[in-house]
Amino acid sequence: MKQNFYLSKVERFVVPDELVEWTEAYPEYAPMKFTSSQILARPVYADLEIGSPNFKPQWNALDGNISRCSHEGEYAIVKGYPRNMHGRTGLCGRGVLGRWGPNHAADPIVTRWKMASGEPVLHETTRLPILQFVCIQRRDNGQWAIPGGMVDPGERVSATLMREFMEEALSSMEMSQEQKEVAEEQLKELFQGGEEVYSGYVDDPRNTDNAWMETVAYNFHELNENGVLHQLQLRAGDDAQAVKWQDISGDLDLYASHRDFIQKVAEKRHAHW
Ligand code: RP5
Ligand code: MG
Ligand code: MG
Repeated sequence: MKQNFYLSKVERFVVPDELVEWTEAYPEYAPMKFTSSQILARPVYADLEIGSPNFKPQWNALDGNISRCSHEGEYAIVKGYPRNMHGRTGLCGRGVLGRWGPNHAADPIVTRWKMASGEPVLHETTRLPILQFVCIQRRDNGQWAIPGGMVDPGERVSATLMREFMEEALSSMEMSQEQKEVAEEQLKELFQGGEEVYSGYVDDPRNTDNAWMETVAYNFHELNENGVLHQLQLRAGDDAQAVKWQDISGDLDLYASHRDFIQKVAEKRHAHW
């Protein structure tokens, strides 16, 4: 599998499953410290190094317009560094993530029923209706995923959900301002009726002991067979290299924890899994 270019150069300290928790003593644990040169060059979304005179982060708080709060409660600060609540990852520093501590994302799960001749298609063995979701292929590692992305400083999660869907699944970055407004107007109703399916930690390959991904996943379900989703042309854009309607089933192999989020949606909607 293609890996994130910067992370592929790094070797993680191998942590046996029973020693992942910080409460387990592991005196030999000596992970490499790594923050990619891309992050150290300070793109707008990246923090400064800990200890820099101009960096005074407010941990576990809203720090200006950057949320340093975890969805999962308070995280510890050990020797000045935020500590991953889900345990040892085999790597210190930020890796390829911009923020120390939680890096907040949002995941829009856009679904519809699979139809044939005006009727929902039932799965041949479970006899349950089949859901489909808008699935993208990530450019960084080639894995199929939900078209999610990072919450910008001060951005409302509801705005991130729609923006990322438009960027990755409709290629809005290649649209004119006018085309973008038309698409936004078309999607507005669907995106107002979202239901939260998950909020918390993501088991993302970029996570380190000091920086990790968290997300809020929402399901936007199109009931109308002739609704907006049937009018919009899917087109991969930004960090997506392909996009498709994917039938939902337990056979799916998706990026990070995305399979778990999709399973929640299938169960909630009594669909085939
Ligand atoms: C995952 O990374 C989240 O669930 C979200 O889908 C994604 C956000 O990162 P980018 O797509 O911006 O790389 O952990
Ligand atoms: Mg994106
Ligand atoms: Mg993305």
